[in-house]
Amino acid sequence: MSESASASTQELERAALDSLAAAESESELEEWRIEYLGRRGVLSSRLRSVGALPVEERREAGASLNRLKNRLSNAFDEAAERASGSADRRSTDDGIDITLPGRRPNLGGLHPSEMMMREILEVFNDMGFQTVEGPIVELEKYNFDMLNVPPDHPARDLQDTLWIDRESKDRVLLRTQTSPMQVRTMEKQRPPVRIVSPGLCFRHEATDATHEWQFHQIEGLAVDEGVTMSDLKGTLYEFARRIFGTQRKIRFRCDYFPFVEPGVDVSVDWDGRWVEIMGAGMVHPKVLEGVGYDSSKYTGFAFGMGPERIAMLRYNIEDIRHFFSNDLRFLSQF
Ligand code: YSA
Repeated sequence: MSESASASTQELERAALDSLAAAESESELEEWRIEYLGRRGVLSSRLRSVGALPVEERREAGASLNRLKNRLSNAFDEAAERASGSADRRSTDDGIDITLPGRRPNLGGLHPSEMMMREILEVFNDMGFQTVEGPIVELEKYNFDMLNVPPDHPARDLQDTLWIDRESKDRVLLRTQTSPMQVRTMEKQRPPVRIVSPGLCFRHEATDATHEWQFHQIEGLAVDEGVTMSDLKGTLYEFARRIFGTQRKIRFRCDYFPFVEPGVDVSVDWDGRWVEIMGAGMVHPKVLEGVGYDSSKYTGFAFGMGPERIAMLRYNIEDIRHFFSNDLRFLSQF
């Protein structure tokens, strides 16, 4: 490159940097960028005019102008960054004190139903039961038929059902209990079986202090050779001891569920009043045969409990409707 061309590149750089140093606001910077680095700016027009130079000077002149363009682009980026930094600092002059400690975000916590379920599941996991989960939107055959509750069985009236699709072949519903997971598990697995299955259930209920239309249940199932009623009682006493302590009174009473024989309900003393927390029993031979188990070889027990009712007894909550009303005054106590 000729001496005069090199001198004029240096002058251009000096002039550009002086004018950049004088630009303070974002709009002044943008004007500078358009003047020097824009498509029709000084550098682009100098680069275009390189073609008019003698052939031997073109290469060096072009490279020198491109290096200058890079230096000016970097200088512009730095100036723009400085300008936005000082804008941030200015905003602190508008009343934000950046020296104050930050505000702690509200992290929330586990829902009391979830807390109770985790605690109950841990008790059963410790006794060798494996946790499995199943669908909330269920087929009629799993929720009722394969549990020995055919369509016209009066026991269906006790679980007034919310239907998703009543017309299709498979008839789809919101599960009314977690018991379908007994059948789904046994269909896939040969004995020995020991599972607990938590989840939401839905019934078309007239709500009151101990009944919601949406609630959780935890199902339990143990099937093997030689499982007896005393295994059922021993397991559930151990559960009650771990959840309520050794002093709380527990009551087993005969009850009827079509999928067990015999059946029981289990209640817990609440200041002199019995509150039912679960149904249970020895799995009915028809349910075992329905999934292909040999009922002369295998026996089992099953239970289904309501964690909200158990949390009520545990924490003295007088009304189950608090659980799903989303009132932070209630939820933040846990
Ligand atoms: C019975 C025998 C078995 O081998 C296995 C499971 C069962 C339980 C059966 N599937 C069942 O659902 N029985 S139940 O209607 O009595 O409900 C069991 C528990 O769920 C109740 O003890 C209660 O704790 C809870 N529950 C039932 N309906 C409820 C409810 N919790 C709140 N609101 C409701 N509407």
